Amino acid sequence: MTEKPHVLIHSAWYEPAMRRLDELAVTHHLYEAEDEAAFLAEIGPKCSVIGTMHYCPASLMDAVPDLKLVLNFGVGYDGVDVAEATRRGVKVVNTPAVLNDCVADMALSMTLGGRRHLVQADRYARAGRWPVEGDYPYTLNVHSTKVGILGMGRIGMEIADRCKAFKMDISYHQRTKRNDVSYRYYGDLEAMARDVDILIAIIPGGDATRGLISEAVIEALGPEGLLVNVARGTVFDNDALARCLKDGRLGYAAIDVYPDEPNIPPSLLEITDNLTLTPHMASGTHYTRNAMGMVLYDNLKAMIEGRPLLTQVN
Ligand code: NAP
Ligand code: 8YV
Repeated sequence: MTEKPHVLIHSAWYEPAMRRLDELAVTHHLYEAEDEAAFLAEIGPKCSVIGTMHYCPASLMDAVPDLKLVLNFGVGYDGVDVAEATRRGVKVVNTPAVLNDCVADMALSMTLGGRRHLVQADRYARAGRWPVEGDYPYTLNVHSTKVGILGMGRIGMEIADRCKAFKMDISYHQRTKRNDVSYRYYGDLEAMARDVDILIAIIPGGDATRGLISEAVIEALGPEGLLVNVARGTVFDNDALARCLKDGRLGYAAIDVYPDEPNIPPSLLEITDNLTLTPHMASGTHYTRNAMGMVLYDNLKAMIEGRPLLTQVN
């Protein structure tokens, strides 16, 4: 019987699925180590696989000289240095598709909650303001609005399906026009932002999309506009967003992702009237997190059995 591979787990993911890796491999949990450097020096050379959630720079690869495979818990892999992995002959796998529905559900929850002030109205009711100040101010409708989806990929398509069910008019922007959808395509993001009521971002992070939603794009969305970001915290400048929300150039924002997680920019934390913040949880249901973990399990099994990897990105 061949020896089980050793896996260095940098950061823990959905526990029941992560623990199933023990059927296939010897796992070593870096995040539990008291002295990370000592742990890496002792364990790194035994391992051929790294398991991680969005984090694998060259320095972590250096600690695992026989590295063959990086298991990334997430469809987005902007925190993994894929170019460096490729240069070293290391394969990277991610967890696409299985999270589409939950992320799209969350994007719509944020859209509905933002337009109808779900969080603010809850605060108003609990603070006893209704009997004193009267009815909550009127909010904005969801149906009959125009929505622009930034990134009509796997998740963007699911978001569009849900927007259709909510009777919204759908446009999208990305670098390539799709031939398989009839939604209105904009080659220019700012032009789309000017024409829509709601902008939902669901694109990858990294340098290619850094700051793509510029202050001009946010402004173009306008005083009644809603910006929903379930993509990555790097796709716009959070301080610019805070300025636009405060001075009324943007109506409302609902944000799930941040540039330096788990820290949320203080400029956003202080805004409560027209901003909803969630802690990067769009895929965070038991069902989906388990499915994501099982995609990594299946990839590791494929590697061990000498079969092609299932979700290789490089
Ligand atoms: P996907 O199927 O690869 O779709 C990504 C879309 O973004 C593509 O259609 C692509 O079209 C577009 N795009 C890429 N680069 C772009 C650019 N520079 N400018 C404009 N559009 C660009 O990916 P997915 O599975 O839908 O996931 C999308 C992203 O969502 C992930 O990478 C991750 O960052 C984020 N996400 C967040 C959560 C969360 O918990 N909040 C959960 C899952 C995923 P073109 O190539 O034609 O431009
Ligand atoms: C994360 C995500 O994986 O898939 C992605 O790209 O951003 C999420 O599903 C999840 O939040 C764990 O980090």
